[in-house]
Amino acid sequence: MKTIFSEDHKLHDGTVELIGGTLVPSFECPRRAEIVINRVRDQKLGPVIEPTRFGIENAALVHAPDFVKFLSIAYDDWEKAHGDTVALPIAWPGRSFSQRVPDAIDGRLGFYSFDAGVPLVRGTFPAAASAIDVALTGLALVTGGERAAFALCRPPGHHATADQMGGYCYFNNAAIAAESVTRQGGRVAILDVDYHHGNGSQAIFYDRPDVLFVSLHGDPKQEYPYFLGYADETGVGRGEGYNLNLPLPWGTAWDTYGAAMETAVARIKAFAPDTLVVSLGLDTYMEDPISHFRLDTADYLRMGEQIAAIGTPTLFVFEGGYAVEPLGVNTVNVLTGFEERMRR
Ligand code: SP5
Ligand code: ZN
Repeated sequence: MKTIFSEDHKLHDGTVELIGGTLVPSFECPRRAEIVINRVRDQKLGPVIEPTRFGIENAALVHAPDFVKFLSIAYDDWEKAHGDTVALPIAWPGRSFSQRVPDAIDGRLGFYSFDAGVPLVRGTFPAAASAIDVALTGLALVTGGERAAFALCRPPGHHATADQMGGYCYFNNAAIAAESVTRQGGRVAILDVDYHHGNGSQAIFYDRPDVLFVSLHGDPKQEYPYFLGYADETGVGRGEGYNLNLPLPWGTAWDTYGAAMETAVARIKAFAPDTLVVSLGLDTYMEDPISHFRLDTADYLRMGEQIAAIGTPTLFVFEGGYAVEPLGVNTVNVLTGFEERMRR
């Protein structure tokens, strides 16, 4: 399959992250994408192509115009207020607060985010905009008749909601691709296998019967993003029944994970989408530094086979995964497992 990749991802380097009470180097770092593209090339997965320029206006497929505008100017406003440092939110509108948009950049940073895991540097906006092009270029291949494509997006996207960034995510690349399918009259399912619940994707499509969202993830009782991803969240209104969460406990290994994948696969097959978007996070790996599942490298081959068995044209969209050295092998294992199953 083809991989879509842009060097523009390097423009975003968050530099720091607050974790366990300490500022540490960002787990979500440029090296992640480099190690994956190197493995794609070494394994000869297929051609690596540059994205076509679809343009930032496509962010509006799922994002609020004021949020997109904010992200486009936030770093400049930050620099005027604080100088050329990394912009980090420090205050959020809690339950008892008004939902007014303040003027101060620190206030707007809090309004348009839901956590502190979204550092902004000068290159964050252009990198995030380029990741949208990467996803839409991959989607065009899949809707154009290819069996699958791999959109090597960075920064990731699945935590970003219509109007809030969070969890290393700014624009929701997978949701933008999925919404693009529906605008072309298609039926789309999102399968989210990142270790963390894809709260942004769920929220964006929660009332929609034309987009099925299925997610396997660390139980939010124990794990980020804590406030969404529970099994009883099944959709609302016309979207009732089109959201399936499969939360799994810390320590989950392939025996349990593979069985949950079978449940996910069965639900997606029953929905019978024209296009499948996979939010492909590899932070389920046993050595991931911020996660607590126990998948091993060979398990990703099985995961790819299961996804291929759905039998639907598939866009893989890169999300998380922070054990950097094994990340290339694990990612490409999903894609080669998929291709090997297709050949059988
Ligand atoms: C795209 C993606 O994978 N985003 C993940 C964002 C996670 N941010 C919060 C991480 C909290 C980790 N908990 C600390 C465990 C350290 N041993
Ligand atoms: Zn994740």
